Amino acid sequence: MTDKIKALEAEVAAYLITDAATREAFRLKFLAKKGEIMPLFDEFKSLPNEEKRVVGALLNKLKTAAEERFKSSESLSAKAESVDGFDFSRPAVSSFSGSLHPLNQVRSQLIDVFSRLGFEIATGPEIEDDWHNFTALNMPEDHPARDMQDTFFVQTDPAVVLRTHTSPVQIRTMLAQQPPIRIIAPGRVYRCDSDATHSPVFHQIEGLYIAKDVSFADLKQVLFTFVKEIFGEGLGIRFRPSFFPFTEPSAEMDIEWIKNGESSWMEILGCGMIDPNVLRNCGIDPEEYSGYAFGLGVERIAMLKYGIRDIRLFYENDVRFLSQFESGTV
Ligand code: FA5
Repeated sequence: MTDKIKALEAEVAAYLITDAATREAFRLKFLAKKGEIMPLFDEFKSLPNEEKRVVGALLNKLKTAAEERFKSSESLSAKAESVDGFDFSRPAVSSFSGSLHPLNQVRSQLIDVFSRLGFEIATGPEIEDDWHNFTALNMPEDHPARDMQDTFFVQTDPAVVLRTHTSPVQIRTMLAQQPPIRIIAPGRVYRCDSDATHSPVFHQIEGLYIAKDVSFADLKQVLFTFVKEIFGEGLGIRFRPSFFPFTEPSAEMDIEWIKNGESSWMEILGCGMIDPNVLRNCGIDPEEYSGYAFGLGVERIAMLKYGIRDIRLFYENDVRFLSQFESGTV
């Protein structure tokens, strides 16, 4: 009988009372007349007198423990039943915490890197005029270079464009302040363009530095630093000679990535030394000042960083895709 009492004592201690129902089950099992404990008192009566003292003490201890367990859960059960049947003892529903979109995470990282290099943030309108988006950037009307950027014009007013790049912010900044100028301009841009690596709405970050004696070597140093900060060491990088009407010389920078199991290159930015005509258009003397500019694609950098093959995944808002980037919480 002693063993049975000890086993019941352990059971009472381990019994999980979580709500009114389990509390009632506890009462029936241990405290009811026909439960597990009360009948032991009948058995107790037939024990020899010499055992009665020890077993009696154990039995009383067991009964008290069960009663205390039951009593201590009273408030839980009372509360649960008192407020409109709401069960306070139910496990909580885990809360959902949002996270930054992967493009915003990469954008913030890029802004952080360039801020540490001394660049300040500048902004400009997404609905631009033809002059800031093209003409001031050395692309007069009918210049074939305009064809490189498939433009959304506004039908009722051909002088209005959805900006095709962030380069018009260069013009707005140069018109508003004198050198030295060191800015980045993050923002949305629009082109009539769509496939796995091109989106009609995408994001660029423009960089502009104008001072005395700025050289192409300064530009390369800043771009190498940004690649190292974002991707780490050891990544394949190449500069290709290119053409932009607003820079001379011009280049494009590609980063190595694996496409269909084979090493390939992805273009991430265009850059170059500011063309003297552009400086003149903004009232800056090209004999006194020189500068560089670059325009990088945020989506392309995010694709390389996370190994994403199709740019359209960024805009579909599929939670299965987005939840993979939860580390960058809000
Ligand atoms: C330009 O837009 C120039 N304004 C960049 C520049 C700035 C050159 C300053 C010189 C000086 P480009 O069209 O190559 O250049 O675009 C720049 C980057 O934007 C590309 O390298 C690419 O990363 C990204 N990009 C271009 N088109 C798309 C698109 N449709 N979808 C996603 N990313 C794009």
